[in-house]
Amino acid sequence: MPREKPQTGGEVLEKPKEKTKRPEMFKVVLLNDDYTTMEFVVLVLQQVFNKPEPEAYRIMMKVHVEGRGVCGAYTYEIAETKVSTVHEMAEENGFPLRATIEEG
Ligand code: TYC
Repeated sequence: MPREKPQTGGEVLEKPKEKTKRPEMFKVVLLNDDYTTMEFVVLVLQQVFNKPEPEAYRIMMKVHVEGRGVCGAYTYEIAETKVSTVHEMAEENGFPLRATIEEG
């Protein structure tokens, strides 16, 4: 049996594909309106987005002044649940507060 030629130049130059993908994140964005009270928005940010009171107040004021503000970034399913919870709480309390999901 002839000996096999030494294998040269066969280095794998491509980086192997990562097996575990990082989950895509989605931002939950809160929208301003003229009727929801500031106090209620702060409460929502504390209860739904687990923000400490000073940060909840800061985010609420940002939304009030700029029209929108990011509450956090989550996997799609969690972001969807947070948006639903915001809308349910708002409806129960007679406020038109809205939140949306944004990719990235
Ligand atoms: N603009 C509202 C007001 O003046 C307060 C407010 C803030 C409402 C943030 C919604 O997402 C909101 N009462």
